[in-house]
Amino acid sequence: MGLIGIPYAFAEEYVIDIPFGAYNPELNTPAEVWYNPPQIFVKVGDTVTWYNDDREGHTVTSGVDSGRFGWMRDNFGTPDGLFDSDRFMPGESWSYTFDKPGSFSYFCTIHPWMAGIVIVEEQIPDYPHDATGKEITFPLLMYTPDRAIEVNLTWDPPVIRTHEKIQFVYQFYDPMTNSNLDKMKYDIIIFQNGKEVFHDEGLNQIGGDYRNFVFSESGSIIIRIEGIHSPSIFAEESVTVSGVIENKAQRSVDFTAVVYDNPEKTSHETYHTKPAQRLQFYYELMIIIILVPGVLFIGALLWLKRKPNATQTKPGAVKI
Ligand SMILES: [Cu+2]
Repeated sequence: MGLIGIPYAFAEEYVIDIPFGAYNPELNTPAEVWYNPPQIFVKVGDTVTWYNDDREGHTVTSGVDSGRFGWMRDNFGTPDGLFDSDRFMPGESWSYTFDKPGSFSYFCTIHPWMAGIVIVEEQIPDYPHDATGKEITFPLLMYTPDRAIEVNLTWDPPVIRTHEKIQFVYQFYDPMTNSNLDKMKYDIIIFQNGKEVFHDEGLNQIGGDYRNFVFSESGSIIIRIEGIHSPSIFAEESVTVSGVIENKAQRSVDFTAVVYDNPEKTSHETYHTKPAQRLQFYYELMIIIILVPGVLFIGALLWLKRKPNATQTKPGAVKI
């Protein structure tokens, strides 16, 4: 299975709202948003549905909008012919499935200041694979060049994405006896796009060890475990044969993988916010802002008013 041509088994549906007021470039409440959200990240094969919650008909037409005041200068936007909903009325919706990656700007031909953009990204495979795209099964198995040590590697989650903690778990084995090699010293290095992004030394206990890492960039990576040796045996070896030391110190295995961009972290939240609900929320907020201090103020006034009376009735109070 390659990276391209993955069936749309994980296709999702996204909703974009055309809020009330979109028809009016001046009203345009509550924020300057004609399509909500105005920018959306989807994957190849995903479907986007636009709902018209406004009181006029609108279109979703691929191309470049006029800008907010462009229509005053007879600019009504420039369709590029990729997709066009034609006019759909309040309460109606229109859907489009994006089947290739890219950035697709769109606008409304009736109200050409209304602009939005859909960013379509490659579908991320749901299975672990190496840097060439070849599917892999965990644990990955590698021998050091001298075949003295077998290294097993697993990472979790299996598909590596940016801004998400990845745990690399590895174990050392003696391939002759198939037994765990404990207390092995090693270096673990991660290279990404030709740069070293992580470097640590380790001494494994009970056969295995792990490291956590969060990638900030996408791209292919090499996980290298090098200089694998047992500190105790190492001393003996250095006495027996010269040259062996260097050999052992250079015991190294390389694993490869790919890190994917993680747009979910910022964009795949909740999308469909009905303007009515949003307005209602503002009213509730206003009630809290106005009503609560108002009640407190009236309360304070009443308290101040009855305070002189209270002093009057106080026994032994001296009236000046
Ligand atoms: Cu419109």
